[in-house]
Amino acid sequence: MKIGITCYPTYGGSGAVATELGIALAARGHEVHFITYQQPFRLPSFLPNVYFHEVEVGRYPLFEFPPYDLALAVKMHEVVRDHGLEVLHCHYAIPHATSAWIAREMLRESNRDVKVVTTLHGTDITIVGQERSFFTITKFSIEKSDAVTAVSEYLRDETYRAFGCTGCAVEVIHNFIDPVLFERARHAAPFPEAVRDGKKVLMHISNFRAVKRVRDVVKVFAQVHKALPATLVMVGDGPERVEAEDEARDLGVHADVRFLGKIDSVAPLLAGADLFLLPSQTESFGLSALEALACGVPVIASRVGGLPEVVQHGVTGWLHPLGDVEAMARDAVAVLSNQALWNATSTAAASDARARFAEADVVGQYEALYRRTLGIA
Ligand code: GMT
Repeated sequence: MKIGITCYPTYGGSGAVATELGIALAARGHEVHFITYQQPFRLPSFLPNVYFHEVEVGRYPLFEFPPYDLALAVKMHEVVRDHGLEVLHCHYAIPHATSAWIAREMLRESNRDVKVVTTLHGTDITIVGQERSFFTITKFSIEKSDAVTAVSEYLRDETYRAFGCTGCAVEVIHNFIDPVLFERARHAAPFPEAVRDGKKVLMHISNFRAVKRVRDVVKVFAQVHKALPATLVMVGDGPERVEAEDEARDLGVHADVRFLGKIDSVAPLLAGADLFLLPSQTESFGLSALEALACGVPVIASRVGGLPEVVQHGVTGWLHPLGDVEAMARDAVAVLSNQALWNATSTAAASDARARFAEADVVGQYEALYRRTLGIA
């Protein structure tokens, strides 16, 4: 098949999933065209069957807000027409699904068609899409898509609840991991013992937006730090990074908190972690938690959104009510100070991630969806 993929190319779970999906589809012999404003961050510069089309937004003094969604629609229309794409797969509803709808309408003027598949990832439904200024266009774009998927059961149900969405069957296709890439033993320890200095490594990876509650990450760590030698590795960057730095200083643990900034390849880092913290306010899935589990890293997270579909409480990690840093710290100390418990949880995490979220299975589900949407067996 010839498939166009549009996503946010910068750091974030939806862009990571879209890019890994495109790479896996290309490896299965499909022709994949990424259409976005920048080369997606997880996309290597050259791969067979993979093409990148940059969306350029014309500037004009009158435009206080340059219309990216229109430039994207024009590029989608051009790429479908010139390369014979059959499917446009949009990751994150706004504005991608809307632009795809415009492109499809423009194609119909010349008796051509393309199927629009939209994958809902999270705040496109739970926050942004429900804002007054975006609600009706989000609902419209979902209903006009030829197929719609959500990355968790929670997100599917939230889509029905918030938008009603008459006539749109939202199919759940979970996010996935490459079992080979996230094999713990495959990576040399990124924190040699000289650097670790006998300390347990706690890790958090995100884009440091308010929903990630990075202050809670530091609060949990500070309690663990009182109980045992530990260091916190913060990977990523975003608006709340300064808050996290302030919290670490206020709690007197800043000397043991390392901010690494944005890093493209997280598997080698995760392979050196002892515990992953994700105390988010909302999380439709929690791809970073899944990647940690796949690397055999137990996860402590808040019991919100789709996280209970990813982390099995008491088996692969622990889930606690939003903001309950005491309970999170208690379980963190318990697992980090009990090697047998850590070993059992780590083994269960790595095997559950592979059993339920293996790339080959999930990519097969997307292929089957494209075929059904195109009406081919
Ligand atoms: O919806 C967002 O906040 C953006 C998006 C992203 O690009 O990071 O994150 C969402 O999609 C990820 C991939 O499907 C999920 O793993 C994240 O849980 C989800 N984020 C939220 O729901 C806050």
